[in-house]
Amino acid sequence: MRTKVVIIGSGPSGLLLGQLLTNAGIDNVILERASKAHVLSRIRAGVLEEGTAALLDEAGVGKRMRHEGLPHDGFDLAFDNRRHRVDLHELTCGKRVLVYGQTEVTHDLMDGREAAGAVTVYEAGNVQPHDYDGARPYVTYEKNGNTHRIDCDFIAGCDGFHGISRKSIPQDAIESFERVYPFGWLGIVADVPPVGEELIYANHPRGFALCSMRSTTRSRYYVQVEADERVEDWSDERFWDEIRDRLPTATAEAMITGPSIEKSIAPLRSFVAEPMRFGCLFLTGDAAHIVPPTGAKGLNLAASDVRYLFDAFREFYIERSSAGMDDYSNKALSRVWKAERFSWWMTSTLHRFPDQGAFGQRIQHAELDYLFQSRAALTMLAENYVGLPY
Ligand code: RFL
Ligand code: PHB
Repeated sequence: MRTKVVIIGSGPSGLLLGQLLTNAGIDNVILERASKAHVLSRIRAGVLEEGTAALLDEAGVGKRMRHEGLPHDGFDLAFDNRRHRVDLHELTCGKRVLVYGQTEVTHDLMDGREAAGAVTVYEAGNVQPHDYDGARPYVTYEKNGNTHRIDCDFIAGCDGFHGISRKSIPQDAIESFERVYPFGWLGIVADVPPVGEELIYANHPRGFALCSMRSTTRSRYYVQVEADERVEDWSDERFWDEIRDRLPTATAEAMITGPSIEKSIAPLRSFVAEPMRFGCLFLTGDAAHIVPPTGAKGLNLAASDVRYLFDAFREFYIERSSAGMDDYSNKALSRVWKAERFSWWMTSTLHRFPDQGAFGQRIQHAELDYLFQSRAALTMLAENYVGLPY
């Protein structure tokens, strides 16, 4: 089999790149290790930047998102038993974010791909990129006991942090930068109305908490927990008690609780691999970088990588220029590092750290206090949260 671009991974990066390529008449095949049902069962991001939403529109899959997504003009930061609003819309001259779950984005992209008749191989085992440093790259995989080979022009590594693409690059050709945080996020989903109309990020002596949502009837809540915490030790009741303890009294009293329909713990990490290209192999999204979720940037960074990579492929196939490809890594990394900085800053400002001590806590408090006394400081927060320009 032969195609132009083999895409490894059918998360948001792989599916979005595939949809844009297919619409532009550039053949591609997606190889995904997991089953379709498994990919659709993952509950992750919830906040889309305007640039991400516009790219989904451009890919022709934005209809349901525009109908069901919740536009948010701001969010709250809670500390000192009070909520303080960050008016994104006012601080950024009219920008906002869209609350629409990653699961729904994935669903819409899968439907779009199916309607376009493009090929996705689910449950593809032992996917291996080959000869991507030369002119004749190909990818092999196993399915139903047989080994298959796809020859291609390029390989897009969209296979997430634990994927094979980044690991295939020789160690001396790639440099990694990493910070692992000494805590995780315990998250639940429950079919109860969200406690606020907008998101609430809380800094509390007991640790960080976040009130998010998927719709006006479905809430997504998180609390900071120790890195080695086990989800089995968290009954729904314990979770609700803990999150209420970390919110301002009036907010805690207004919170409606109910049985969780999902509960899991995610570790927090910052990670960047440079460069994001090795020969004919291009890395996008979590395969190249990870941010802690506090800034809501992971999925949005995957989308901006796809924006740059799709433009580069289109330039190559339609204008016969490889300038976009040569520029891809530098262009993407410049945006990635700014989102890394912002996500690190949000994480550092809002969480309890085991070694921060009384001095660290006072500094954190001063930082939060300063934000709401300085329009310049709050504008820094707002313009990063809504997403820096592409
Ligand atoms: P994904 O989604 O991990 O998809 C990679 C796909 O590749 C497959 N795969 C392989 N396929 C073939 N062969 C192999 N060897 C393979 N190895 C892996 C996997 O099965 C999978 O299907 O990466 P992608 O597409 O780059 O997308 C990245 C986003 O998923 C991620 O950045 C976000 O979810 C991060 N994130 C958030 N991002 C936001 O922009 N806003 C948010 O509000 C937000 N909240 C979050 C988040 C991530 C979270 N967790 C669980 C890490 C909240 C949480 C709790
Ligand atoms: C979510 O809704 O899952 C969510 C929202 C904002 C974040 C992280 C996660 O910063």
